[in-house]
Amino acid sequence: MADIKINPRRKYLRPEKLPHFFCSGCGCGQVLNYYTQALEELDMDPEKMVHIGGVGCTARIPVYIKTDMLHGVHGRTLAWATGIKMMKPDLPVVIFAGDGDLVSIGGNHMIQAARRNLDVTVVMVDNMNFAMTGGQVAPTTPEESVTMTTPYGSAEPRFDTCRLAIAAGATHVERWTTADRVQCKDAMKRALQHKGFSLIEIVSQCPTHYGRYALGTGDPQKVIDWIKDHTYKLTTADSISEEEKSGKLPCGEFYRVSRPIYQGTTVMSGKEDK
Ligand SMILES: Cc1ncc(C[n+]2csc(CCOP(=O)(O)OP(=O)(O)O)c2C)c(N)n1
Repeated sequence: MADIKINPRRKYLRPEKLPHFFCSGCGCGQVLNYYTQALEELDMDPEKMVHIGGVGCTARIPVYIKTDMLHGVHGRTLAWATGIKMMKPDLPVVIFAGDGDLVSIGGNHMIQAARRNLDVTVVMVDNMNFAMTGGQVAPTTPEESVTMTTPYGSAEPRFDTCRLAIAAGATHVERWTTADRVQCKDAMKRALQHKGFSLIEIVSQCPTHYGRYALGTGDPQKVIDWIKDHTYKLTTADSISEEEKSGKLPCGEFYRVSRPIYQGTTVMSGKEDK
C-alpha cells in the first residue's frame, strides 16, 4: 500500500473534532490553513497560546486548533481577551471573529480594546453577512445587497472596519481576501509578532448565504471572483481611476506603528516589531 503523506501541520489541529462544521467552499477553512502556515513558519506552539472565538461560523475556527480556547458568547471576545491579558500579559492571545461578532454586537469592545492597544491578534473573517444564523444583513454588507433580511437590497452603507480600527487606535491593521494566500499568511505572521492591537480582516466567500442571496450563486469560485472584482490592492491604487475604485474595498497593509500597550494593570512599551 502506498504511504499516505500526512500534512505536518496536522499537529496543530484536533482531528477528533472532525468532520468540521463549515459548509463546502466556506472561506473559514482557508483562513485556518493560512493560520497554521503562519504558526509553522514562526515555529509557534498553539498549546502555549490562547485562542478565542465568539459565536458564529468564524468563531468555530479555533475549535479545530490544539490549544486552550474560549468559545461561547457572541461579541465578547475582546472582553475575555482583556481579562486574560490582565492576568497573563505575556500569553499570546489570538481571536477569530466574524464581522457581526466583532463590529456589530462587539463593536464597542473592539473600539475600546484598539484604543488601549491591547496586545492581541484579531483575525476577522468578513463574509459580508451573519452567516451562522442564516444570512442576515451585517454592518459589512455591501450597499444594495439582497440578504435574508433585506429582500429589496440593503440601504445602509458598508462599514470600513480597518479605517474604524485605525481611528480607534489599533497599531497594526491589514485587509486581504481569501484569494490572497501568501499575503494572508504573511499578515498573520506580522500580527503574531506585533506588540499591540493587530486587526487582520479577511474578506471571504460565504457561498451558502451571501452567494445565494446577494449574488445568485452558491458556487464558491464565483463568489471569490466577485470579491476579486470588488477589491483592489493598495500597491496598484495609483494606477486605478477613482471611478474604478468606487464601491471597492482596498486591500493591503494599511498601518503598523509602535505605541504603549495598556492592559488593565500595566502600561508596557510597545516593543519594536521583529
Ligand atoms: C448575544 C447573542 N446574540 C445573538 C446571537 C445569535 N447569533 C449567533 S451567531 C450570529 C451571527 C454570526 O455572524 P458573524 O459574527 O458575522 O459570524 P459568521 O457566522 O458570519 O462567521 C448571531 C447573531 C447569539 N448567539 N448571542
